[in-house]
Amino acid sequence: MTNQPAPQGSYTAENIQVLEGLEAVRRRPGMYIGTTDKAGLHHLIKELVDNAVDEAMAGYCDRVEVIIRADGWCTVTDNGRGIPVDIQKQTGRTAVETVMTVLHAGGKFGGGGYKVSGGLHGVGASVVNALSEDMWVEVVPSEEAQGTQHRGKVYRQQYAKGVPQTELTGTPYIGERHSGTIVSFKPDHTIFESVDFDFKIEAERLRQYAYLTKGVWFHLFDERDGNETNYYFEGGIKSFVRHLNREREALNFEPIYVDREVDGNAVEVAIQYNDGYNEAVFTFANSINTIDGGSHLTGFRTALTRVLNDYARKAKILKDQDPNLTGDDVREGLVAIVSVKLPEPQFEGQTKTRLGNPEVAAQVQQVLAEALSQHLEENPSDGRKIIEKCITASRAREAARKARDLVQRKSALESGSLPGKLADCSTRDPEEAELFIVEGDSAGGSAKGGRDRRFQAILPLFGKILNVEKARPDKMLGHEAIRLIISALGTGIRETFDLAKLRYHKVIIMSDADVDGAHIRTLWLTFFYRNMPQLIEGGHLYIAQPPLYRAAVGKNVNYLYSDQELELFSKGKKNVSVQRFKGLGEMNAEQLWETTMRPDTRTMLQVMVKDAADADMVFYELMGEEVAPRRKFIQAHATQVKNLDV
Ligand code: 0RA
Repeated sequence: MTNQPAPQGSYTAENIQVLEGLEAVRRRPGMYIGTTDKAGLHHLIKELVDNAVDEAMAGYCDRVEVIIRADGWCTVTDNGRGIPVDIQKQTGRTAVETVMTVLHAGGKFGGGGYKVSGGLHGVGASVVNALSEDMWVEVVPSEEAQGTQHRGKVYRQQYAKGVPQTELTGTPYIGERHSGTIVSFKPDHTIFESVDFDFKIEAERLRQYAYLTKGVWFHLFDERDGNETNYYFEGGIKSFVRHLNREREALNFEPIYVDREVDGNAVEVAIQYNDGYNEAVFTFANSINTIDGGSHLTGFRTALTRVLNDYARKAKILKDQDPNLTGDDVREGLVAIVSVKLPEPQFEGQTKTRLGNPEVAAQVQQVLAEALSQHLEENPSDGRKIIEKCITASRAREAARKARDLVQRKSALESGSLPGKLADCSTRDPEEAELFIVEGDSAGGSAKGGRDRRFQAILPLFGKILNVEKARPDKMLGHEAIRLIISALGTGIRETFDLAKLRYHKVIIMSDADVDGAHIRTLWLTFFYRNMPQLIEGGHLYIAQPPLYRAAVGKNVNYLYSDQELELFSKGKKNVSVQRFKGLGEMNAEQLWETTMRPDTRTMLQVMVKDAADADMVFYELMGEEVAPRRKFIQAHATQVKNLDV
C-alpha cells in the first residue's frame, strides 16, 4: 500500500469510536433500518442504491445495477466516479473506508460533494456493512475525478460485521473498465429473520427510483432464477403518473408537466386527472417519499386550487353565482407527483417524512401556477374537462353531505338506531368494547355464541361491500352494509369524522382465511382507509387471525395458523388427526372463542398506515375498474394482504 498510516493515537481513538458506532447498529438494528424482517433486509439494498442515485443526481452516473446472487449475496453497482480511494486528512483513512465504516458518512463529508442528496437522509453504507457477515467494496476511480495516478487499477477492501478485514488495495486490471463502485454484501443471518431477497419488492423499489431519476438505467437481475428487469424513464415522473393511471380513462391525455430550477432547488410536477373519484398525490424530496407531505405539498395544493378557480371564472365555466371550487373539489380523480430536489432538505416529524423547508412552498406554487395556467390556456379542452369534473365533484359533495346528515340525524334520533343485526355488548365503556365485523350468517352465529357478551359486539354482514374506489360518496352511503357500520361505530365519516364518538376501541375484521376472505378484508380496509383514516391511525382497526387447522394427537389438541405450522407440528408424530377449517362457519362457537376471539389467547393483526403512499398505490391497483388484474393480484398476494400493513 502507498497509503500513509495515520498517527497511531488518533487512529486508535477514531477506530474505537467507529466500532462503537457500528456495534450500536448491530445491537439495535431496528433503530437504523426499521425492522429485521424482509422490509429491513431490502432496506440494506436501498441504502446502497441511495448512494448510487446520489451519484446519478450529481450527474456522474447513468446506470445502477442490483444483482441478487444465488449464494445469499447481493451486489449494487454504479458507473459513477468511484468512491475516492485517497487518504482523507480528517480521518487518516481512505474515503472508501470512511464511507463504509462511519455512520452517516456517505456523501456528507468533504463538502462540495453533491448538489443534492437523498442519501443524506439515509443511514448509509456503514449500516449495511455493520449488518453483513461479509462485504466487499470494489472501486474503479474515474480519472477526471480522482486523477491519473490510479489509472488501470481496481481498489478492493473486505469487511465483516462492520470491521475492515483488509486494507484498501489497488491491483492492476487488464483491458478497459468503466469507472464506478461495486458493493457486495452478505446479510448477517443472525440479525435478519430471513435473508431471502424478494425480486418483486426490489423491482418495485427500483421502478420508483427510475421514475424519480429520469434518464438513469436501473437494472435488476436475480441469479437464482434468471429473472431480470430494466427500468428507464426518459419522462421521469410524467411516466409515473401515466403508470398510476394506466387502467383508467385520463381527462388530460398528456400529463401536465414542469421541471424547473428556482434558487438552486429543482421543482418537478406532473399532473393527470382521471375519471375516478380518488386523489393520488405522491410527494418526494430528494427521491424520498415524504408521506407526511410538507411545504412542497402545501405549495402544490395552493397553486392547483387557485389556478383552476381563476381559469374557471375567466373561461366562464364557473358562473358568477357558483361558489369557488374547494381543495377537495379539485382533488377528485387527481393523480400527481411532486418531486423536489434541494441541497439542504429539512425532514421533520417523528418519521422524518415531512419536508420542512419553508421556501419550497412558494417555489412549488410559483412553478406550478405558471405551468398550469399556460397549459390550460394552450389546451382549453383539457381545461374544460377538468373544471367540469371539479364542478360535478362539488355538487356530489353537497349531495353526500345531505345524505350523511340524514344518516347521522337518523342514528341520533332513534335510540334503537343501532342496526338491528348488531348483537351489541353490555359495556358502555368504549375503551374495553370490541366490535367484530363478521362475514356471513353461519360465522355470525358462531361468533354470537362464542363471544363474551359483556364487551364483545358482533355485526354480521352479507355479501361483498361495494368497491369504494369506484363509487361516489353519495352512492356509497346508499349501501346497507356501509350504513350499518357507520351507525354502529358512531363516528361519522370523512370531514365529519369524530374519533371521540367511537363506540368500540377495537374494531376487528373477521373473515375466512381464503382468497374470498382476503378480498372482503381488502374491501373493508379500503373503506376504512378512505373514509375513516383516523381509525387506523389511532390503532383501532384489527384483523382477526382464525386458525387454518385443528390437529389432535390423542387428547393433545392444537390449532395451527399456517401450513408451515401444521408441517412442524405433524413431523415425526403418529396418529395425527387433522381438521381443516374451510371457513369461520365450520368452527363451533367454543372453538371460535378459544382460537380467535378470546383476548388472552388470540392473535390479531393491528392495521397500520406504515407507508400510506404504498398503501394507496396498492388500493389503487386493487380497486381499479378492471376486474381481471385485481383478481390476479389478490390471489398472488393473498398472504401479504393477510399480513397487511395498509
Ligand atoms: C465523490 C466523493 C465522495 C463519494 C463519491 C464520489 C461516491 C460515493 C458513492 C457511493 C456509491 N457510489 C458512489 N460513487 C461516488 C466522497 C464524499 C464527498 O466528499 O462528497
